[in-house]
Amino acid sequence: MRKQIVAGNWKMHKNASQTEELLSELISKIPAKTNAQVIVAPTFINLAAAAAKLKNTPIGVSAQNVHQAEGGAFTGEISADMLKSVGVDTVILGHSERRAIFNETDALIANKVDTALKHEMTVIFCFGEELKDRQSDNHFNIVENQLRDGLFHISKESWSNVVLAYEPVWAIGTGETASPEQAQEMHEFIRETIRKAFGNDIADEVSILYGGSVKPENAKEIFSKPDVDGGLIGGAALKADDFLAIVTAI
Ligand code: G2H
Repeated sequence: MRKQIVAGNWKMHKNASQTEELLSELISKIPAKTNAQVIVAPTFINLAAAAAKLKNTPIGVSAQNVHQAEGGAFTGEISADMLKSVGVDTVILGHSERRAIFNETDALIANKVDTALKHEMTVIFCFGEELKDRQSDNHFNIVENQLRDGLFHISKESWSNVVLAYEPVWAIGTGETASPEQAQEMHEFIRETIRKAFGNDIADEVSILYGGSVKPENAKEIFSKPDVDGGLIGGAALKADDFLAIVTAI
């Protein structure tokens, strides 16, 4: 049985007191038993406090990024060792906002993947096509290339520390969601691509999350698809009730 995961990507939202407030509400309202593993990814500056607060709760914590180097003269950056030292052992990499706004290439993302895996972190690897790719019927190629160039160099053993998050760029923060059928079609393609490259065990075990305007109203139908193993949630992760409604939709 594959791991089901719902992760909240808080992006650049919530200051220190708002982070504290949202975490308190999540901790007090989360059901004692959930089918999904629950993770939240606050901003860097609130991560240490979040990790401390979430210790001994069912909610895990993730960073939204990491630098590829071990350390050094990289003004403004955060290393994997720094994250681990405050109890953060998961990181979101390759998010489309990092790719588009911060010019992160597949090659750079591949470096970051290596650094995170070297530090035994779990990587939530994001990828997905833009609207123009889908309109020109090139979406399967784009997704396959992103997987190959950013991730397929890793060893078979490393796959137990990888979670995939398919996020069609045209559905991110736009209110536009891929239909459950579109999500399933792509998730199945992703799993088959992994099967060809790494074999049945890895393909059947890797969790593939869907991301892009998931909300309480559409979560259940998307999560009901056989190759969708949960979600990476942006806007709807910023309100405890909405996020937990999505968590319990699995
Ligand atoms: C996609 C998603 C979270 P949203 O970026 O990664 O955001 O749910 O707001 O579309």
